[in-house]
Amino acid sequence: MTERRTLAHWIDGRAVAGPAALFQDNPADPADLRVEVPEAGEALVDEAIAAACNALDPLDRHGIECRADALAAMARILLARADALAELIARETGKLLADARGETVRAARIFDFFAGEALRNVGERFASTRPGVTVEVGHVPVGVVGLITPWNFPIAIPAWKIAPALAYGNAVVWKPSELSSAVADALMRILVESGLPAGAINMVLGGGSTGAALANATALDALSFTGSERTGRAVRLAAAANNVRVQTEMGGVNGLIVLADADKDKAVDCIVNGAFFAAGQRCTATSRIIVEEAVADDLAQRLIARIADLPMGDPRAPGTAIGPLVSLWQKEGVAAAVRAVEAEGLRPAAGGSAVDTPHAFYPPTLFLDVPADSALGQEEIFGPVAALFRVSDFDAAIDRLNGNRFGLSAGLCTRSFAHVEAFKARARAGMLMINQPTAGVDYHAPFGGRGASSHGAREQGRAAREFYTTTVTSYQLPI
Ligand code: UN1
Repeated sequence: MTERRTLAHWIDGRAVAGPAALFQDNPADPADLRVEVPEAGEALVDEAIAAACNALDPLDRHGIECRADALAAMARILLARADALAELIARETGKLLADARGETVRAARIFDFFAGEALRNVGERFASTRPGVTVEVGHVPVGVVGLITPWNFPIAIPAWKIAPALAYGNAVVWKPSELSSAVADALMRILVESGLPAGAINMVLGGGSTGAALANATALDALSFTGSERTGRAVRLAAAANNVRVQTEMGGVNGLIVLADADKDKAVDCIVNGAFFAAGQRCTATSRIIVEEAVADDLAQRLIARIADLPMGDPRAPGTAIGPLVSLWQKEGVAAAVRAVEAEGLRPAAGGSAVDTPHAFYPPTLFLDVPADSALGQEEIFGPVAALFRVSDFDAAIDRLNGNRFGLSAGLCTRSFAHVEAFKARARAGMLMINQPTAGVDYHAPFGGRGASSHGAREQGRAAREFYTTTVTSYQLPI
């Protein structure tokens, strides 16, 4: 029998129910789970912001050690519940169980990392140019922070926004994706248990209208968003109109260059991981494979063979490499993008619209010898679809790599030190992956891109302090 989960918002430490407005089914097996999500709308968003505002003083009185303890407690509870959380992530979003578990552990490590950072929010004191005067620089909470998070990393991305927000003394209103609200609810219960003042973290559920209500709220101090380029742009416009500090992490059409001297087995591993794992639903996924002519045929043959060997199926079964997309709607978007490429006259070397797949599954799809002027490789598809471009040499590869308005992650497979250095100097992306897949980042290192991929301060690691604090400079003359 189908399990039904009816969710509620969390405001001021209490569950607030509302009529179900949106539904998410297990994308691998719709008969298994149906999640019923209420829509918060403007009134509840305002209530949540007011609760967060009231929590700022108690958070301050709690002090940094209590906040650090609460963050460490969140990490401990997350680890203790990792198996159940991973199972829920797999059922609600279709993510492979092993990836879901890995993501949960990663979220726990993020809470631990920021438990430490809460105690390291130190300032500076130095002499003014004016004799006798002292300058002090400190980093204080921004205030009430709105967070809008996607479904593809339903626990890690919320963790890397919520943990620094709380570590530095802010109160949070969080709007998770309607496609991963059951996972969000499970995380929220852990946060509520950790001993922070009621209202320090609030969760409003719903779809675009609730997201828009939060993005347009005038009482927010800062807004952090991860999601599509189109929504990110709307979020920035709304924040700008209200003088709200904003950070948007959006898409990528990430390229991976394979030079003739690369280790071919490693290159194929990087491509298959980057392009097809997580069913291509990562903003750091590899969409463009840019290969030096001399090895293009060899690489294409190896890739086709590897793709044929990727088991697609139940995300909870060990051995599955490709799970479903998150929803039928997402599948339809990917299928439409592939049909448009096929209508250009390109034939897929693997996958494509001729392959019939059940529910929200879509086959790993590879297009070879894609012409430079093809629409493929310009826009993010957010599915298991990759395009292989042939180029004459390294310079042509860099030009092709940079010929895209996004710039999140970029990869290079080579054994040449000189080309690695040239790549680091010339690749226009925020994250450079050398002999590594374009996806897969550390939580203690800055995360973000260039161009249309990211706006505002970097996330993760110590870099997160810039967004989640306000720098205050004092000048002091003793009298
Ligand atoms: C990763 O590649 O490890 O939405 C993380 C995304 C990114 C996170 C990628 N914000 O896919």
